[in-house]
Amino acid sequence: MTHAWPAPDRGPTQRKTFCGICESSCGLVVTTQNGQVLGIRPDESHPSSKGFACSKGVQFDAVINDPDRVLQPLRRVGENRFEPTSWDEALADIGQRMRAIQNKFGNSGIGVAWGNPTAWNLSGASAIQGMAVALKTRHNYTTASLDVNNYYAASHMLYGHPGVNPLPEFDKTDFALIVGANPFVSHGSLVTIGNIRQVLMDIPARGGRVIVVDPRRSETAAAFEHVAIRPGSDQWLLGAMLKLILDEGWHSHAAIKQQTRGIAELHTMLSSMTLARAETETGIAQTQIRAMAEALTKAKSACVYGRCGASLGRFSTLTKFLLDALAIVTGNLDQRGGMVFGDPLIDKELGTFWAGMSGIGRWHTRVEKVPETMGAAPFSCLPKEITTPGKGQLRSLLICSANPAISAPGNQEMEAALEQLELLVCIDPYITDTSRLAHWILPPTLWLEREQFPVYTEQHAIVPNAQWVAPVVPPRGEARDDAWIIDQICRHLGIVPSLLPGSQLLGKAGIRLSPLFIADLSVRLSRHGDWFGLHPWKLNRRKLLAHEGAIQTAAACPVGVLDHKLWHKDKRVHMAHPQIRTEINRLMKASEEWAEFPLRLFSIREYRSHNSWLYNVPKLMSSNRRCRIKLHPSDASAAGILDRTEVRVRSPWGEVCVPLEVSEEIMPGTVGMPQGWGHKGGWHTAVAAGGASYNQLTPTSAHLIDRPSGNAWLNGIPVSIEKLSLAEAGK
Ligand SMILES: Nc1nc2c(c(=O)[nH]1)N[C@H]1C(S)=C(S)[C@@H](COP(=O)(O)OP(=O)(O)OC[C@H]3O[C@@H](n4cnc5c(=O)[nH]c(N)nc54)[C@H](O)[C@@H]3O)O[C@H]1N2
Ligand SMILES: Nc1nc2c(c(=O)[nH]1)N[C@H]1C(S)=C(S)[C@@H](COP(=O)(O)OP(=O)(O)OC[C@H]3O[C@@H](n4cnc5c(=O)[nH]c(N)nc54)[C@H](O)[C@@H]3O)O[C@H]1N2
Ligand code: SF4
Ligand SMILES: [Mo]
Repeated sequence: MTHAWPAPDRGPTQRKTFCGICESSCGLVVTTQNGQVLGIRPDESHPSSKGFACSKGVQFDAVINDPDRVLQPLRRVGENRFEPTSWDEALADIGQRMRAIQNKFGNSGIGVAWGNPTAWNLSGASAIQGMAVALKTRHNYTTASLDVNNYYAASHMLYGHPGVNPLPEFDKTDFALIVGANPFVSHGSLVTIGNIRQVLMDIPARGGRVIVVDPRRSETAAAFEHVAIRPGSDQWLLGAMLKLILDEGWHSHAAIKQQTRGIAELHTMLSSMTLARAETETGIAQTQIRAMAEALTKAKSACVYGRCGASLGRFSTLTKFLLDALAIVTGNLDQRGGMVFGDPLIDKELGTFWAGMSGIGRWHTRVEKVPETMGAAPFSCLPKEITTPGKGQLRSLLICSANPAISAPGNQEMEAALEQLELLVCIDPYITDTSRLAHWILPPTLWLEREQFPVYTEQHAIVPNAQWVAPVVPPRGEARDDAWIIDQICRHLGIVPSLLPGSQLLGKAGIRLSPLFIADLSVRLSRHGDWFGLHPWKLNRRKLLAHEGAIQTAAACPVGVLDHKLWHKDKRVHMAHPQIRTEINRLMKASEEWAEFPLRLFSIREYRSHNSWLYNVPKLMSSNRRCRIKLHPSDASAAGILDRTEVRVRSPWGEVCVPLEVSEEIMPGTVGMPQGWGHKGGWHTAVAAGGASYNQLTPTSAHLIDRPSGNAWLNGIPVSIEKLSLAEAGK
């Protein structure tokens, strides 16, 4: 589909779109003139965000027009030195080199890796994943393995499909238990709620309760009831709450009878998760754990929600399994004000099923034998797949919208491995910590410059709505859509980057179906679709593109739909899974192996950046924003360390030197560190801001990551802190 631009020199034009930075996907109104963005403001009429947007979304023009933005294909000619070339030259060289690797080592020598921004980029995500599928390579790495793989593994066990995701209906609940999430800053994840801060504030305002379990009195925790927890110990808290509820018979007998099987077995598995042990592991008093369990059972409706704090520990599948189990046994699954299911245009579960992605553990990685999750391998395994010789060794990698040299564990190991590749190609708007190591950097369009249909966040909206937007401004420079770039590379390899076998076949016959065309077909044949004119009042791509803003498609998410969401043949939620037993046994045996490292490190997200990017926008870096770790006053004085001094943080896997802020916000015995800092490369403001990368301290080994899902271990890392020597401090 081609997009018409207003003729030059017309007056300012306003276009409605949505923000492609975080999962809130806020509605925006963008004023443009002559292909330039004049201003961005929140869309008051958006059914989900209702006039809310944060400082990152409304300042995105600073990224579009960033002088450091890569606007032409760049060839690396030396360390941190690149020369601009044409697309023809870049694609010819990449094609020829990748083909040579393909001829010598087969398709299994080629891999792809993709990151967070693909979540808003349906065509890019389909193309990069489709490339892995077409190559039949197992070198397919996604940042889901630094984020949500534990959700997938737990859902696969409980509901029979990794993509089933019960959503907390915060706007209707009486009680919210939030474990390891900070929605006031993150704006929500795996649930899409515009202005989530206000939605949460409304819970106590209407007489409900919100409890936030977090090692830090985060922005969210400070607004509600805060329960401080030792990082990495959530499974003990949740296991003990669940055991207590079942011991005391506080559970909903009706829900268990109607919805589940295996509860007695699960109850037996929890026998060692006692209140006393939970208190020792978490630092939360038994009386408080009991009170939380009681409150959860007594609430008329309740949401049990966990996110990165509960997803990036060493036992994250167990943690997520227990979070869902708590909602289920208390009768809050598929109930109004509890955990509900979304009502999207496209059923992603069905889509991933047809694309062959709906399994876990169908194959294992070559070197460390870690199970795949939804067709992808964990980022933690990537370095060793490059550095370990043998059949299937990774030789050439295409990275699209990811910055694993910062965001994945073991940064030094990752960088060293990436440098060993025979060919590294990065599609990224910046010379980042990762792309600076690439042989080629290719310039992508950004979300305001491409057609977007938010399939991913649409799945998770608690106010069901649909939006499909045309580009708001034309691409700058030589930037091209990610999907186009990937397709061009695939043409050189003689493959069609598609997830669907049918469209691969058609592609080989010369008919290349674009992912957005396939998405339109899926929409048209969906419950909300126009069925090619049979339901003319319903939706399709053309209508949505023509519509200004989002369309609300239902008053609320449906309830009473569990049968349709369950993929287990017996239409029951499976509460006892052998892997959960294994995980509990593994947890019992995980003794404190790191006596030298008495503190526990956890990650902090900041309002004015997004993971490892947006640090190059001067306005978002104002007030001299710096990377500082947080340490409790009792730990600082025990170590004789003063506020604002630089310290060394050591873990068994690495060390960093960073300034310290003594803070009562965090619990004693822990260290809080912002993630995403410590930049290298050609984004000058980001590099000038300094700091150190959190993931220099995190491990990559398979025996240290979450076993069922391959999710990385990033929170609860054993560390120690020491003063710098006088000589070091004086440098
Ligand atoms: N401004 C901004 N917004 C973002 C992002 C960003 O970088 N900046 N990133 C986006 C992405 S990719 C995601 S996935 C989401 C994440 O969304 P959230 O998970 O809501 O965001 P975090 O800030 O990581 O919140 C995790 C919370 O868990 C706490 N925590 C850390 N370790 C533990 C632990 O072991 N146990 C418990 N109980 N708590 C712990 C932290 O103190 C923190 O408050 O945010 C998204 N939104
Ligand atoms: N210690 C620690 N580490 C973490 C986390 C944590 O909580 N603690 N969180 C983890 C989580 S939840 C996540 S999601 C990952 C994120 O991991 P990544 O996805 O690797 O990190 P991002 O910083 O989001 O990287 C985005 C990259 O894409 C580029 N980009 C932006 N827009 C586009 C586009 O439209 N096209 C292309 N081609 N490129 C684009 C940006 O310049 C940037 O380089 O980090 C994980 N790492
Ligand atoms: S909250 Fe997220 S989606 Fe909304 S404007 Fe900010 S970055 Fe964009
Ligand atoms: Mo994430």
